[in-house]
Amino acid sequence: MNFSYTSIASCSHTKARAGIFHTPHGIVETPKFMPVGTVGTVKGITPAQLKDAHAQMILGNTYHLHIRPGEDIVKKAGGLHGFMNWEQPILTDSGGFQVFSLAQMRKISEEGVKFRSPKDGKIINMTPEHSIHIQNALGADVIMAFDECPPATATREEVITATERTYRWLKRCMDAHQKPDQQALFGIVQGGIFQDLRNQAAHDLTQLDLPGYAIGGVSVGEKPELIHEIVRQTTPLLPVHKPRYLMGVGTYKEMVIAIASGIDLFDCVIPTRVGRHGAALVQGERWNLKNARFKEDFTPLDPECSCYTCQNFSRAYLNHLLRAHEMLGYILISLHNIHEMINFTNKIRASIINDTFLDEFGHWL
Ligand code: PRF
Ligand code: ZN
Repeated sequence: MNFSYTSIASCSHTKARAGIFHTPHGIVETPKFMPVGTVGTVKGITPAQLKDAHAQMILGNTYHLHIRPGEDIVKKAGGLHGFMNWEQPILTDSGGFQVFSLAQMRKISEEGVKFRSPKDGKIINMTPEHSIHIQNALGADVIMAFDECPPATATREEVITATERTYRWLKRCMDAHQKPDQQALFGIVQGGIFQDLRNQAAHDLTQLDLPGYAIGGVSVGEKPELIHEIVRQTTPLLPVHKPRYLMGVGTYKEMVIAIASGIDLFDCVIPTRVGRHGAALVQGERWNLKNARFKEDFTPLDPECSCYTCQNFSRAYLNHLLRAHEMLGYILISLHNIHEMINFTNKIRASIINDTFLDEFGHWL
């Protein structure tokens, strides 16, 4: 068995759990935040720095890597692990979500999604089979089912269509998957804001006995209270002995609520996206380091943080780098942000093990 999830502790007041997810490239100690490396790089951060920040599993994107440089080149380089020199676990998203949010002129049918490549204008026909074929070539430890993620504005009828199609696509993904012993295929629960549809999807997917499960289609523009409600109600429906991943969610409150409901894995572009625009995640807030108030502030970014940035540089220096448009500024801030998010989930993990989760993090709930 190359993949297994073992729970090592659980909170006595909530459904939070601490566990170990075993993959062919090592373990993931959960709950854990996973940095996003869309095109085969966590923007601005070297693999050595990621390791230093205690990253374990990182993400790559099928959509982007297919468009450039193409899976054949990645495969020749020894897969995504060899290509980007990351020896720990990798998860690739299937491309479904990215096609919907990024591609132009997309046309969805039962077969898959047709869209125009932003690189050369060529028509790309992304199907469940094609997505799995690409993900098999990229060689990540965890690969995601090709799904349809309806927008928050979708009607109930549209969500029913998307959720049922996602289920049929999942079966096609399972049939197309060539390396189930080396790559774990995770199913994705859709269903929008309609809890009965979520219940049905969770039930149907659980029957398929996949090595892991994700909740998709949340945080796509719906109200925060709705996100919380969906996560609270859907997570407990997923198998307890499998890892559970909440896709694209990575804000403090949402992560604490999700962890309290039994979620193990998160990813989010926020730390690197805001970092390369000069914003730092500090003490639960987002600070624009370019702000004049930091000009003569010679304290570390976060005095309590153990990251390289906070151990070595002042807010005034970061402020100066940003004002001078120096790339080191964006890099140092991204580095801190990644460290901050991972550290947040690591502290939660420790609190679950000590059974102090509710005392320490209950104020977020
Ligand atoms: N599906 C896939 N990737 C995703 C999502 C989804 O629904 C989301 C939604 N939050 C983020 N990333 N395949
Ligand atoms: Zn720091």
